[in-house]
Amino acid sequence: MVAQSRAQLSRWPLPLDARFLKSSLSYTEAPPPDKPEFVFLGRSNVGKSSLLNFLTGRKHLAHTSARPGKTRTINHFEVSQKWYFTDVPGYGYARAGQKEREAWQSHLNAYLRHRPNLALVCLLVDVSVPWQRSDLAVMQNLEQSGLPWVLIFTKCDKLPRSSARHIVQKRLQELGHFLEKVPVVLSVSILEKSGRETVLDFFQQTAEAWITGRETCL
Ligand SMILES: Nc1nc2c(ncn2[C@@H]2O[C@H](COP(=O)(O)OP(=O)(O)OP(=O)(O)O)[C@@H](O)[C@H]2O)c(=O)[nH]1
Ligand SMILES: [Mg+2]
Repeated sequence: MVAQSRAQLSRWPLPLDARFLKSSLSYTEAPPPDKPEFVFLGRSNVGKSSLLNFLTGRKHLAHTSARPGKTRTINHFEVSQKWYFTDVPGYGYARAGQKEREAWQSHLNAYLRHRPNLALVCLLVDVSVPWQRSDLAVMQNLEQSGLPWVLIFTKCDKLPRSSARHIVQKRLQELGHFLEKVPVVLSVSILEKSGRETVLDFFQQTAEAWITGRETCL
């Protein structure tokens, strides 16, 4: 029997058909809201652009950097001709001035409020960094907004294998003090190449629910 490679066995072939569409400064410039959209939100340097590349299997699709503050616009990518993946600037970028940070925050808030085709907001949090005030505030806002959202722990390779499960459980317990309902949680590591299929499966289910919901409303 011919041995099959991991990529051949995958439900999600590598790479996915994906292309950069455009950069925008505001929701008014975004592409038409005609497909379910997945937005990657999170603190600067948490790994948003890297996750987008990892999921699509295209290393250089979104620009990444070891230094925070790399992504400065709202960037739309079309994936498999059926989804939008949207990479946005991180919040909490310390080297940006207070005014710039506030301006970005209001652009992002407006984006989340006015974009009608958001199937899922993915809030990325570095699993090795304790809860930050900014993350908690964003999660509380998401909860109040009624938008569908999920928490994605990034950089899971940074945790010792023996205690990873315990650490994640403890962090979720802590979250219970701030949120009414603990969200769905997914975990990824780009270094260990883990979590890709689970995230894409979840996106697939979410997109199907989004399409069904939209058809029901028509
Ligand atoms: N160890 C580890 N490092 C990662 C992982 N994912 C991303 N990184 C690193 O984290 C750094 C930041 O990654 P980016 O994807 O540019 O982060 P970002 O959230 O897009 O950052 P901004 O655009 O500044 O908001 C890079 O050096 C990546 O190589 C991971 O799973 N494990
Ligand atoms: Mg980025």
